Amino acid sequence: MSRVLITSALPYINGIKHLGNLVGSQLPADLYARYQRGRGNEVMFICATDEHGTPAELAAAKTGENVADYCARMHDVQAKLAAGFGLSFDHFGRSSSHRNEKLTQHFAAKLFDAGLIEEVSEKQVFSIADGRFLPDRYIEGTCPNCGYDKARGDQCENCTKQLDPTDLIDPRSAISGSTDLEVRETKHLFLKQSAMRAKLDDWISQKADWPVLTTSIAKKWLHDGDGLQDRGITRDLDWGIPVKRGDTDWPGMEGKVFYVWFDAPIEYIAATAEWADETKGGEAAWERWWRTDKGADDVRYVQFMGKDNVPFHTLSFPATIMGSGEPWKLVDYIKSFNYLNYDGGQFSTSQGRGVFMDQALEILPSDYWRWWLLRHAPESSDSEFTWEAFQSSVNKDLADVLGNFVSRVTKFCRSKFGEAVPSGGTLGAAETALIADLTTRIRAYEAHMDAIDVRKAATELRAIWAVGNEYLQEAAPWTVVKEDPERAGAIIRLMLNLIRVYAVLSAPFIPEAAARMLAGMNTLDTDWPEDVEAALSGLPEGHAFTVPEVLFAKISDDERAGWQETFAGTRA
Ligand code: B3M
Ligand code: ZN
Repeated sequence: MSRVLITSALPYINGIKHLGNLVGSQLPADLYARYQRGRGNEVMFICATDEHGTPAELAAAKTGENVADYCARMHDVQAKLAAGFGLSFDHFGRSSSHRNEKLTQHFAAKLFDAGLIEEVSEKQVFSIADGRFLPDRYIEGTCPNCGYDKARGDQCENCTKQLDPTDLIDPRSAISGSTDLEVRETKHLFLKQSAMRAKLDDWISQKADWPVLTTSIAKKWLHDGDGLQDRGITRDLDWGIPVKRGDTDWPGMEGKVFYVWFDAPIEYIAATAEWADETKGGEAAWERWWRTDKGADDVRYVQFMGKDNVPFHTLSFPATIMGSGEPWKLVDYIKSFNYLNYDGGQFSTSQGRGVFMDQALEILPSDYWRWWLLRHAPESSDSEFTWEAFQSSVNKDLADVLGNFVSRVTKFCRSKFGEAVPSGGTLGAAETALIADLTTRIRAYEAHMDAIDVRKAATELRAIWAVGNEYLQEAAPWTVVKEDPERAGAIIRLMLNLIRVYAVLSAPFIPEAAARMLAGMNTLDTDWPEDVEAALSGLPEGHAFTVPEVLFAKISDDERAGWQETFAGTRA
């Protein structure tokens, strides 16, 4: 049994995620976690909400809530939606947890001791009325380029020009509207990533087996232009982790917090500690996943994320971990994804364009979405969600191929033999060939899942379903039963067993349907078909079962057209 640590990029707290976000990290991470558990490995699957930073403050300001209350509420919303999609996290934590605060301050102290943190003086806009320094996007004014009067200090939304706050004409605070602003000198901490460039370069160079998408982004940041830049890791915000060196105050850093991208990845570790707190496992329980001096040496650590998050995971977070000089577990494999587009454009959270997790679950059960999204995961390039493609995949793959197979086998058995596994009869050459074919395909499926080739795995799984259908069509037990009922019984016995095997193989993709198939087969046996022939005789003769309810309903043209219209615009 091996041990696999799996983390999904942490969804920002500021709103409900869309299907593009979902397929870019949490969903494929869940697929992999379920598969690894299915193979009998010990899995720790971690995710959390990413709660700090300006976006959280702005979102809370919009709803009029205090930011801590807003985050607590939105964490629950996201946790419920994750559960609705069957995301099987061992822990869904919060980056605002006490554990993360302590651990982030700990890392800062270690990096400081190692000489990897520099204090830099900067000039920044201070709002006298608000009594605080303003982050760039908290300053509004008139765009010098196009005259738009609500341009932000970092960018003009109207003409997209990148701006400096000092470029704005008539600048004012976005918090209070006050124009009583002045430029003041303030200190910030910088992580000296440049000092770790060679070490990081070396490390990345050893990752020949990583997806090109991952390594190409990392190498670009290491080698392009001036190479890896030092990174500001503090901000002038109220909401965040106070800047301290361990438990010690940091002179000059009063009232400042760590930059959200500094503390967010540390939450992977902290969330595992939160899990240990909750399950009362003590320090050793989480340290054996994260400390190479405490057993994490034999852990395989796999991260999942969208491509925009790759630089932080290939460079910044490893710099934090390596720079600490402590024996923390480094990632072994980074699976990254391109973008999923929506019907001729992009999914957009700010514009409310596309289908969001809550809306999806209101329309159809999670398995329908899981299957489509994973089968079309944007691996080698961006991919696109269209309602036509969705309808076709659901109707063909799920309803026609898998659903129909289960329904035909169980209903035929019920009508001819009753709701119990038929006895007697012998199998012949056709069945030997079927088992050989299934064995080859199941081994191929495992290879794709091991390599986290999501689309290839989905294609192979569908082929495995189709093989059963084809065999059934040829074996034609409905004809055989007239001449040789025992032989027809043997065929159906094999097929009922195949339903159980399908459930086990399909569970990572469609866990709900898989559970219903197993319940129908009246079995708790979820053993992986290492030996396909043996797995196909698991359900004994005479074993009672029930015909499951329709596994997947087809999507009608009217339904499809209706949703197409409902989701054509943007969400309020
Ligand atoms: N919250 C960015 C995002 O949602 C960020 C990921 C953090 S992973 C440590 O795309
Ligand atoms: Zn402009």
